[in-house]
Amino acid sequence: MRMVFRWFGENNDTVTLDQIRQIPGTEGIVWALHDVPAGEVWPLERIQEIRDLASKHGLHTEVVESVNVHEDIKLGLPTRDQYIENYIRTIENLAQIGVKVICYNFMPVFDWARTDLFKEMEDGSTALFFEKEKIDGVDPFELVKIINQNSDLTMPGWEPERLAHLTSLFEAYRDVTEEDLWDNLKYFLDRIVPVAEKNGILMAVHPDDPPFAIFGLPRILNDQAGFRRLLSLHDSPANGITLCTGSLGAKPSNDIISMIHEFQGRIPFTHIRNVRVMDNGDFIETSHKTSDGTVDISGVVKAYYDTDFTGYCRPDHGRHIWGEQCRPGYGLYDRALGIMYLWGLWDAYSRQQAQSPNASAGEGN
Ligand code: DNO
Ligand code: MN
Repeated sequence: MRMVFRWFGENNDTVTLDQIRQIPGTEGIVWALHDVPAGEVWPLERIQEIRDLASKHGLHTEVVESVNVHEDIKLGLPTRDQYIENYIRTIENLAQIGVKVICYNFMPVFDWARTDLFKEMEDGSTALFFEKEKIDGVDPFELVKIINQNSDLTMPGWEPERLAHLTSLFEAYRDVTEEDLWDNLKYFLDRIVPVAEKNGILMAVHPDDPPFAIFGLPRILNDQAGFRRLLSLHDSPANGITLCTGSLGAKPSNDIISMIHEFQGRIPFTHIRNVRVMDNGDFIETSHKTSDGTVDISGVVKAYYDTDFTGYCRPDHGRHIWGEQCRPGYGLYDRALGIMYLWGLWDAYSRQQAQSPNASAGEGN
């Protein structure tokens, strides 16, 4: 398991590279050019700048999250070919500086969605919260108004240029079914995967977050069957998964440990975080500790250990604790604590294995 940490850039993050460097066992940043609109080529010079900056701090830049997919690709419009061409050029540029994994997602219009970014918890910390009823009842066009009132928020997947076109995007998706989305994903992968293969890059799609349709928009990657189908679209390691335990964990029927076993070898990147799911479908993002949420984090780490996971791992969103003022979900403290919890579990499993050398992988499940 190779630990990395998401970093939004010098003028876009409260966490510094020096701080990241001091988190035990953390070897690289997970980064993106957040100001380049989806569909445009990432310029080589900008990419090299990040690589140079990170390496000055002893960190690598092998994992990118996300190269966003233009909506025209997801919609299957004729204009998609140009955007796919640009995506290919971005892959080639990233390969030049040694990028190994590109995380992306295939969610129409929205990346992750929450109803409260700073929900107060019993211990005084705050965390990202999703109140299902609030979203279920929302007319998408009402939502456009709400978002426009909060236009000072800049977050991944909620880029201003996307929000500006929300109304027309909702119109465009009106007749797009899940099967259409599968066709469009296949069309994209058919062109991207061979390029990734040639460039030594593994594509890793992130699950839908939350793991169900919202605002009437189709969503296809949120359970085991969906990911099985994704992998079968292209039977190549370059067509892989960013297995996010928090996103998948918000759907209680998902058996994440079984997914880790089934999809081993096709998970170049994992996000590990915990969520507590309520009976009514609401969920809140808790600390990584297994007993704090509904996701069996220690079982997850054991599954990775048992399947000899050598991919990249990052703690995903964290709570906001100790008064830290930071991007929602992306403070230093709770994510650093999460890393230490994950390493603690990992070391304990490896010690256990070392003490019983005859134990075969997977024993004791
Ligand atoms: C949620 C986060 C996501 C993720 C993107 C990847 O779990 O990890 O915001 O960064 O969906 O494209
Ligand atoms: Mn994630």
